[in-house]
Amino acid sequence: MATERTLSIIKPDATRRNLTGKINAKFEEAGLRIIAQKRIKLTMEQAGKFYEVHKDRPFYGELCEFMASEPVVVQVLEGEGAIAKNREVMGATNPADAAAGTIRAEFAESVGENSVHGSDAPETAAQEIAYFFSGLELVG
Ligand code: IDP
Repeated sequence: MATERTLSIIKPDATRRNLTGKINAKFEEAGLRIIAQKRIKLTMEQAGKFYEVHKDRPFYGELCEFMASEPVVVQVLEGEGAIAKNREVMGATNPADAAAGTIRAEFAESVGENSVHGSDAPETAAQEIAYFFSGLELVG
């Protein structure tokens, strides 16, 4: 399997509860390397653009407000099959459906406030990484 890069976001519900280190440990234990990371506070406009693909979904407004409510940690994870591996470590969108031991099973508060985001395909990973990071910030 090829080495890939994926965009991860530790969401406001998790930064608020000081869970960044525990979540990063899950990534590292799974063989994912954090090759870039920064803590930022998104504006509503930045959150809205990032989640534009969901703009017609009923939860779009709520999602953008949540993502802009408190700081997030944006990061790039690298590893063998990193996109799928990260999705596996994250667990299902709804924590009630997430497998035991996954980040969302252990930490997520609800389907909306679910602690982490992870890119879902190579094309979206490339777009999402470029949204937050310049090439110079990626140190593999
Ligand atoms: P994913 O984050 O597991 O890829 P998506 O379906 O792409 O899930 O949804 C993006 C984000 O939108 C979710 O992580 C969650 O924060 C939010 N979301 C998804 N479904 C709902 C919902 O039914 N109510 C509220 N928020 C939702």
